[in-house]
Amino acid sequence: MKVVGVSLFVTRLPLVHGFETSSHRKSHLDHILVRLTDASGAVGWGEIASASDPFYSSETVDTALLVARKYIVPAIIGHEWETPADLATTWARIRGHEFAKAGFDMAAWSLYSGMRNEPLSVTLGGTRTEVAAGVSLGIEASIDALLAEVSRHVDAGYRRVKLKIKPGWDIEPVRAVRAAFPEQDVHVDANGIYRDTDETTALMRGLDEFSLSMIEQPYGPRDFVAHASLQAKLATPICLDEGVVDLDDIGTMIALGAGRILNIKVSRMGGLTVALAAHDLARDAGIPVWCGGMHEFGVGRAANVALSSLPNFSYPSDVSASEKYYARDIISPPVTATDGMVTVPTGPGLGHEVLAAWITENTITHEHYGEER
Ligand code: OSB
Ligand code: MG
Repeated sequence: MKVVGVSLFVTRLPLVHGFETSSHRKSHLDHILVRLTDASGAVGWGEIASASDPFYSSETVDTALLVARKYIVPAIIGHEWETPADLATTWARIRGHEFAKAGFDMAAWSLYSGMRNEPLSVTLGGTRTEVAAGVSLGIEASIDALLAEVSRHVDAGYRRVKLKIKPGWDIEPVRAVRAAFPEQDVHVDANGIYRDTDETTALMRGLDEFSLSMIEQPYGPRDFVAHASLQAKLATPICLDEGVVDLDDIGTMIALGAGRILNIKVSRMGGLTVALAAHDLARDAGIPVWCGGMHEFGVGRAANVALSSLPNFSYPSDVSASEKYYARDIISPPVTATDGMVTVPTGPGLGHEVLAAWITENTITHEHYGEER
């Protein structure tokens, strides 16, 4: 195969419900949609789901666009490839910029699976026909507002609820949610805001009594040692998110005991090719994984669903229905969840139609390289 044309669309969609984490609040997202055109005329879509600001990772929409335009597009146009992993070798020498790479890697996988006429999940080696969906709930203005959000999503059947926490919004919301939903699978995500102090250790130990499934990324991305020392003092498993951007990080996590569960995000790890290797590495080390999200539009969301169909994705993923985020998604049909389960599509490629006209309508900037098709 050979990519002869690349289109990059910076597309904006408003969020149905504003989202606040320990670092910031957002009400709309700008993601970069990547469309690759093969010499045969077949196309593949990917999504660069970077945030606009460098508060989750060091990347932004602007850095991703720059790296895409200046380094990735010139490397792939005209390059002959057999498998997505082959194409990924063209950008392997670029250090970092995982979100930018992920959009291209995802587009290569959707193109490849579509040309093989098989669902992306099958091409990836997935075995599930449906995947369990969790929901990630942001920090709310009050505990009552949070309880209302939890209630709405528990009623919708979501299999797991994740609560964002930060200093001053941790024990109390968890206590309130646990009291109202004693049986619900609940976990918390700090997005790396806590510092390694005796006070934090006491706080985290205090969370043990609420039988949370895990505490996601309490400390900063590079703090493997602090995570290991905290994990040794906790009954609740620690899950790493921001801290793991490549396979070496998984090795460090395992060697130090810095966590017992891994959140695999396609974007954070630079694409499906790396995510697959991460899945296998974690499986061999006895570490369960689940698929995290970046509020993806439908293209990235469909890729997350396909990835979540692999066997070691054994905890509900952040693959909520499109409608939780967007009034109208960029794919048809949108991703839906019934009783907390998302059906893995059986059509070729992403298994959803990509709504090009709707993308164009919501696009802020569009650039094209190579042949016009
Ligand atoms: O830490 O998992 C995270 C969203 C943006 C940035 C970081 C995170 C998240 C989420 C939402 O938790 C997951 C989703 O529903 O896509
Ligand atoms: Mg997280």
